[in-house]
Amino acid sequence: MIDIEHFSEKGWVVINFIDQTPVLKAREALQAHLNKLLGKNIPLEDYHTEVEDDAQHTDIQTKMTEFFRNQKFGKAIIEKQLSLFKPFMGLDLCVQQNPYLRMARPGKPQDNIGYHRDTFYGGSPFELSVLVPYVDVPAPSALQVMTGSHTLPENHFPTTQIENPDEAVRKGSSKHQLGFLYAPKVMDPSIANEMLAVPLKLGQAIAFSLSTVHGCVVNSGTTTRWSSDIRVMSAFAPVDLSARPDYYEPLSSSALTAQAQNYFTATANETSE
Ligand SMILES: O=C(O)CCC(=O)C(=O)O
Ligand SMILES: [Fe+2]
Repeated sequence: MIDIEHFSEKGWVVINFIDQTPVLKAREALQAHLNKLLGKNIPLEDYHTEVEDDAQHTDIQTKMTEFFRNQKFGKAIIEKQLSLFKPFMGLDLCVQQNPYLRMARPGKPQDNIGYHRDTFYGGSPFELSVLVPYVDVPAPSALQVMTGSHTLPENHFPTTQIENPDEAVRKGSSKHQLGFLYAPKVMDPSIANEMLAVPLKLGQAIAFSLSTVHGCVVNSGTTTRWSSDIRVMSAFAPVDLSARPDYYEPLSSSALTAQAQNYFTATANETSE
């Protein structure tokens, strides 16, 4: 079960997946694909020992992301945990079509997007980020969250919007397409004191509201962090998706919704005959 009380109070919660099979399968497939790209067997955890160069790293991350998306691993993982998500957020759910695959090497701040709230960038607190790691992630390498930040108003966290100092992140660049922001809204660095690292094991995930302050400035551990953050939302959440019509795909329906859809499909076919 998802600890609803924990989530309500803190804005984030660790989930133990009921079916770890799709995570293990994704991990295996990512490992095999990485080996193919590198031409040798390098464990995901040790990726940073092989790829130091940033341009090569971005190229590999681009190819790994394309592979991850084509294989539809994100939806497969969430689909197997539906009995956890339904009591938490409803029977009618949709899931992100093309999640980001993050690869953060130790000691490389340029592999991270820093502390933020996704509401800074048009995300809604009706959306849930489910961050799934493909390696064990000890605290020094982990994503950090600010407990209780999910219900604080936007003006509680003043930001300064800057041009990303990383010249590889520009509008439309490869890194931009990997989820890096070309004009990030930077939070006051003093919030670092309030950030809590949440270690995760393979088969777990951390779920948080898009209004929860989260992020990572640098992986200060010794292993590369591999993860994807997969958005899940109620299909009936009051969220305007007109600027991102292909962002979500259907995941589950209640009994009544499914039959309503059958009715509307039949009616649409009738009028076009
Ligand atoms: O994995 C990360 O470093 C960032 C994830 C994130 O920002 C998100 O899930 O919204
Ligand atoms: Fe985020």
